[in-house]
Amino acid sequence: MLSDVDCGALGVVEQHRWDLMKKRKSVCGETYNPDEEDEDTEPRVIHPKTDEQRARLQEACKNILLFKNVDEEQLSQVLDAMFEKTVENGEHVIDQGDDGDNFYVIERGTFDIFVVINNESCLVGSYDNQGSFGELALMYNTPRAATIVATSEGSLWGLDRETFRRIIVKNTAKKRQMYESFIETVPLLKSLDLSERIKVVDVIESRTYQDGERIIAQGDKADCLFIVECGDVRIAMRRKSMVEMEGGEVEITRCGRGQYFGELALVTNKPRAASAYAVGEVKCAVMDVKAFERLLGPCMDIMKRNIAHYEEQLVNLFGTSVDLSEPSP
Ligand code: 1OR
Ligand code: 1OR
Repeated sequence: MLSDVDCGALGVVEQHRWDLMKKRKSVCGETYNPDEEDEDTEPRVIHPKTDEQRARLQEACKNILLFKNVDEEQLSQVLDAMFEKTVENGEHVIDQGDDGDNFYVIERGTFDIFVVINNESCLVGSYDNQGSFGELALMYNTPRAATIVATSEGSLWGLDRETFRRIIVKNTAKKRQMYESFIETVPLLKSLDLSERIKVVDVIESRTYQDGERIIAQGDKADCLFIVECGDVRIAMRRKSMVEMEGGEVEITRCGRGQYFGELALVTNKPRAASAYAVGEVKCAVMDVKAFERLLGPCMDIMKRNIAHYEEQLVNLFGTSVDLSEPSP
């Protein structure tokens, strides 16, 4: 898990994020033609592994988003190419400004993330025994954007730049093509420019839900935002003051293609204010909270305006003025 750490200048950190984003714009805007590189002419990288190592590697990689869109054969090539790297406490795995050589998946260990802001190295976050890092320099052809230092002894799985670009970046390009027209139609993302929208596509994951399946449960801790790709989502709420309805909940609204939900808890840092259910088969683009914070800053005004609108609706529907950020009953 990546956790934000205040380095005493969070405003500066935010500003730096934007500067970083602006700097990357030109590179990120470059189109990558997935058919341009002939994968069969590239030599394959293979690091032999024991069964035990392969099992550990598979476990470490199972939740890595960048690996989710690759097919079985490609994933097998990726796993073949990965190599184990043990690290000592205090070791610098990546130094900001360097060229990108490898992408890393964490098997175990804790790591701090430092970024130079106003000539000062600032602790901006950390990883705790899971996750991955080192993808930005390889994806956008930029120098390393942060320094990663081990804060315990640990073990990583590295993937070389060539294999990463041949398989992962190629897949990312396909994903961009696939989502290009959909993402253009999402009103929430209208205030983002093209390069920012591309970054959104790079971090989203598609999830499918069956009719009636609960997507969000009221009162749960929140970790992602949803944008409806197809189908309808029913938002339902229960309140203490409410006359018991069927299932103890009342439907408050529906979201269709292009609309988003699940932002409220991320913005307010509170539990989910309502539940969400699939009506028929539903597909959603899902973005985790870290990507939400990193990429959707420019959309915050729109979300906040809508949240103010929720408060008004709440009064109309339940006749009481309630703070949406109050803990759910
Ligand atoms: P990279 O290839 O640039 C450093 O090498 C890696 O650190 C980078 O890929 C990311 O995988 C990882 N800003 C930039 N890079 C970050 C950040 C980050 N966090 C992790 N990495 N910020 C922190 C966001 C919580 C923004 C700081 C201003
Ligand atoms: P969340 O993260 O709290 C539930 O998870 C989501 O339901 C919430 O974000 C919103 O995206 C979505 N009040 C509260 N949440 C709402 C509302 C809403 N509408 C959609 N959500 N309204 C007022 C309650 C009577 C809106 C009525 C139109």
